[in-house]
Amino acid sequence: ERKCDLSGLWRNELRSLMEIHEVNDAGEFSGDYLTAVTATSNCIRRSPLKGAQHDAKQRGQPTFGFTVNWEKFSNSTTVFVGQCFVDDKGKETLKTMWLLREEVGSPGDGWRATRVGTNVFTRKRNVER
Ligand code: B9F
Repeated sequence: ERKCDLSGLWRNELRSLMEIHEVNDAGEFSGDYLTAVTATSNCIRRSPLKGAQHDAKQRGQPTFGFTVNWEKFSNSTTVFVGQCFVDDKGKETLKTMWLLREEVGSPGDGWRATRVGTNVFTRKRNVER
């Protein structure tokens, strides 16, 4: 069975794009996130991401997590956690959940600072590996 590797270009059901560079031996990776949706009228910009994947050498369907810093929009941050699944045809799917923390002015505004959701990513095109 083929093992799942996070590096490459992925697209989710919102049509957001994510490019993950090479995953190193420690499972760490970086990349860029291009969201197709934003709650403000800011134009869509690339945002950097950094994450860690569980040892893909041993596990065929590894768990992972990453953080996206929306520095071009605001001081908000999204974290994703998920697992990469490979079906019997070799098709990879990333099943994720995310939390988006918006910067608020004071602790009393914390009640409205967090959004939650799910995203499913599929590989947009294969890359050399
Ligand atoms: O809309 C977000 C934002 C941050 C500060 C002003 C606008 C940035 C984009 C978030 C994209 C989310 C979705 N895209 C995707 O692919 S991350 C999880 C979803 N998956 C207003 C204030 C805080 C949030 C909105 Fe804002």
